[in-house]
Amino acid sequence: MIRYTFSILVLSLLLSCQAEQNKTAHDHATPSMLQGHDKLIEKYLAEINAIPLDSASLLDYDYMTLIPGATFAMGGDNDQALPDELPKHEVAVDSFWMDRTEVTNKDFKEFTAATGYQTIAERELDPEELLSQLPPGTSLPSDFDRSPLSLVFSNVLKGQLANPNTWWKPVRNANWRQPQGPSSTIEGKDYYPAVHIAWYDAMAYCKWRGKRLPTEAEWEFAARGRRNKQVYHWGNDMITPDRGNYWQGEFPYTNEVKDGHERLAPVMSYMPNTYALYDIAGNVWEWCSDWYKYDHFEERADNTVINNPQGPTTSFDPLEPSVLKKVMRGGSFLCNESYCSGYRVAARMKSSPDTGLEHTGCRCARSL
Ligand SMILES: [Ca+2]
Ligand SMILES: [Ca+2]
Repeated sequence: MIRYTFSILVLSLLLSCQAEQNKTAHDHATPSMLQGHDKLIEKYLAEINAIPLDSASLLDYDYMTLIPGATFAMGGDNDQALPDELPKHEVAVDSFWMDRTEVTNKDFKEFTAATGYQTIAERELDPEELLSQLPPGTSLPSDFDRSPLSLVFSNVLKGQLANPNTWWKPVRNANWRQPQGPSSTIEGKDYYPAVHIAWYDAMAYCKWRGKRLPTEAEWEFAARGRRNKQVYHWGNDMITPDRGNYWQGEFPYTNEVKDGHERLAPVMSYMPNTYALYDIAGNVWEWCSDWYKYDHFEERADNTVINNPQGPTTSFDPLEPSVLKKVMRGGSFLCNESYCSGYRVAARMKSSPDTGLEHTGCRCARSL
């Protein structure tokens, strides 16, 4: 679960500013900040456009499932549904292919070895880029440390304040190659999901494979596995430790690890859904192509079936009005019933496209 994004986190760490929440967009998102976002988006998209296609991957359908298109009811199914999952509305998707697993370290190694691609979490911080997304007049200290960093989950001790500021720790040089920082490694973990993957990194990877990110509608349709109007991919029964990698116990204090994995699990460790898609509930959050807008489902709900929705053209999250965000789905090893239940097939999450964290990965789709 992320409610704190990279830019704002860096700002608060370096300048002791607190991220302000629950204000209106106009309080925070000034025109210059939006232009800063636009320039950044253009820069990263140009980089993705330049990624070559891997000709062998273009013909490779191993570990993909053909998802037959149909109409379904998109949106929340039970009283855990948050306002942004409602109302439920009719959506039609064309047939498409979906990866059966989250993108693994092995997959990502092949990509970076072939292209030299460096994930955003591996890159030095760019003060100019950072400031372009922050309120005008913000300055950085002269000794600003540019060395790369990413956010790693840290258990919170009982009695300590529990919020994203206390359970996410910025760790220098944490990235997909060393998910907990320089003391960690992915040696022997080829089949674990690649993490600290930002949306732009996911786009670049899928492009190289001749694939793309799924739309949010495709993701939810595939996740449901023909179980329309049910809460989880297995039905309506509560999650149990054999059904996915999630958090058992009191989050974020006590992880009872009844599912056998305290943090990441190798892909395909738990039962798949009826389309043979693994880890569609839990393990790592998975990026979708859509922008996130909290009231977008309300905008769609006019009783007509919407064909192949691509998401809104703009992003707005009232919790962080100045941050443009993309949608993520499926929950992670940090989700549990009391905190986020992100493994529900309709649960939505969002984060800025330049943010990758220890629980963030991806899975690709391909058009017919
Ligand atoms: Ca677990
Ligand atoms: Ca997942």
